[in-house]
Amino acid sequence: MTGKFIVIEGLEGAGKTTAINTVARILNQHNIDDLQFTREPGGTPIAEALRHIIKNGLDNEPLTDKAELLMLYAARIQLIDNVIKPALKAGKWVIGDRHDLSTQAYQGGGRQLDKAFMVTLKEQVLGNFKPDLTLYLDIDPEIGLMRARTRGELDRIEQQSLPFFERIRQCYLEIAEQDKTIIIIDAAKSIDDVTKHIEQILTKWLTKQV
Ligand code: Z5A
Repeated sequence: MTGKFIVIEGLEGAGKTTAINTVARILNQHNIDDLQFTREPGGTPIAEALRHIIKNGLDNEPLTDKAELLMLYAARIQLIDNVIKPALKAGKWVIGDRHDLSTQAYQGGGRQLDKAFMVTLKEQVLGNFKPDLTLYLDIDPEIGLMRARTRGELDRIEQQSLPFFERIRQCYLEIAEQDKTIIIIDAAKSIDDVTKHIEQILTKWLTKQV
C-alpha cells in the first residue's frame, strides 16, 4: 500500500511546527509509524542550498521574483522526485511543512506574478502530483508576524510589508474554498484549541482512508 502526503500550510507564526507534531502524534495513535518529514523550500542537499538563497539572497545581488519562483520549483521537484515519491512508494506517510500552495499564495498572491505563467509552470513541473490532505492554518498576518518576530531577525521574505502578507492570506483562503482537500483551521485560537481541531479533522479524515 502506498503512503499518503499530508501538508501543513500557513503564514509565518501560524503554528505549523506545533501542528506537524500533532499530526505525527495522531498518525502514531492510528499505528502509522513510518513517517517522512519534509520542509519547503528544502529537504534535499540541493533544495536546502536553494532555500538558503531564497531566504537570505546572495552577495547583495537582487533576486528577481521570477528567479525566486523558478528556484522554488527547482527545489520542489528535487524533493518530490528524490524524497517524497520514493517514500510514498515505500508505504511511508509524508508530512510536509509547506508545499505548492505556498507558491500559489506567496508568489501568486504576494508577488502577484503572472497567472498564466504560474499555471503553465506548475503543470509542467508537478503534473497532477498533489497532497492528499492540506491543513491550512489561517492567521491574521499581524498576529502571525508578531509571533514569528519573537524568534529574532526576519529573513528576506519576512521583511515584506503587511499588504504583501494580507494578499497571501486572501489567496490561501480563495484557493482553500475551492479545493476539498484543503481544510481551513482557525490558527488565532489558543494552541490547545488549534490542536483539538486538528485532532478532530484528521481523525475523521483517517476513517475515510481505510
Ligand atoms: N515560501 C515562499 O515564498 N514560497 C513557497 O513556495 C514556499 C515558501 C514553499 C519559508 O520560511 C519561507 O519561504 C516562508 C515562505 C516562503 N517565508 N516567509 N516569510 P520558513 O520555513 O523559515 O518559515 P515558516 O514556514 O514561515 O515557518 P515559521 O515562521 O516557523 O512559522 P510556523 O512554523 O507556523 O510557526 P511556529 O514556529 O509553529 O510558531 C511561531 C511561534 O508562535 C512559536 O513561538 C509558537 O509557540 C507560537 N504559537 C504557535 N501557535 C500558537 C497559538 N495558537 N497561540 C499562540 N502562540 C502560538
